Amino acid sequence: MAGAIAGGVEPSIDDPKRAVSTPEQPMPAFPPPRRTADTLVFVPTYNEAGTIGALVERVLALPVRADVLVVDDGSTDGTLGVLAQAAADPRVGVIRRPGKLGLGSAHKLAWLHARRHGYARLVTLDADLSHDPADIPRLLAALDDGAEVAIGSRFAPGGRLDYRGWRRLLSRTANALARGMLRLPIREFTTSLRAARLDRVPAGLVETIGADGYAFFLVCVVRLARQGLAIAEIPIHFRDRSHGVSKIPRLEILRGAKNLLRLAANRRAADFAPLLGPDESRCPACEGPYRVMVAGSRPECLACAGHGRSS
Ligand SMILES: Nc1nc2c(ncn2[C@@H]2O[C@H](COP(=O)(O)OP(=O)(O)O)[C@@H](O)[C@H]2O)c(=O)[nH]1
Ligand SMILES: [Mg+2]
Repeated sequence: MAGAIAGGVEPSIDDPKRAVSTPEQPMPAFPPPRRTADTLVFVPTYNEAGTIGALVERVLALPVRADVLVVDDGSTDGTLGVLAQAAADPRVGVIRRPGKLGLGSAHKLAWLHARRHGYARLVTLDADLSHDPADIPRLLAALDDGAEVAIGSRFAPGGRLDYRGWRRLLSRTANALARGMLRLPIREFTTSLRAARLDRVPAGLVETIGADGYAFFLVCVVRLARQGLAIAEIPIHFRDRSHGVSKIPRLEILRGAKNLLRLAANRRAADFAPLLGPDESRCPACEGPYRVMVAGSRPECLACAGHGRSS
């Protein structure tokens, strides 16, 4: 629905929260996503027209019965047109949010959506083909073998990272620092390629995380580990994106560092609010069932952040 799109300002990449954009193209309306399988594969998009079509095709061609959920945050590069075609397949659902509400926020919405629809397993990955959909069966096999969470890891033995220069240094340093400072036996804290058994992760643990940007991945994996869940790291080959540009705002690096210090200073398991009941979770602005108590105290709609209708 285009009703929530107001103003004419391209959202600042350094201030993704609450920004509302005006896409340049007519907006397709997407029907509410429906469940046709027990596994949900989630992909967030912000201007990924060059890769999202191929990515969805590759996921659907895997020897795994899965639905695909895409949460798009106001792409203006033709991503929505590609998604409209992909969504002709009943296994593909799209939730279009009214602006760039953040990558972590999109992941929280996917977790909540997966729970609300009764999925058994959730897989998450990026849209830019840095993560290879062909790795998904290996992550799911780790869950079948007893892991409660599986992480596609660039830093586990056998893993590979194609970044060069400062991004390579940043990734390696951030993950080594996290491992040392948090004293957790994990090598990969910052990537989104993950799979989880939803019945083993307490409802609300992930959905109420206070970080809406890239720091979400660090906080999420630390919460999962401190909950005592069995985490398997599966080595993967991470490729640099071949289309489009990175959306990581520089500010996010500072946010990540702040969260790392906070998590290192307090090693207790996360204190989190349970999910809201059906009435309270309904958003007065967009009417979707996606309101949660973020960070224990703030009711927030993960679908519209109070801006109104998403589709
Ligand atoms: N829905 C949504 N997706 C986002 C947002 N920011 C980034 N993404 C998506 O998140 C994934 C990772 O972003 P990317 O720019 O590749 O980050 P990088 O790999 O760390 O450089 C891609 O699929 C992006 O399209 C956002 O604010 N909202
Ligand atoms: Mg990327």
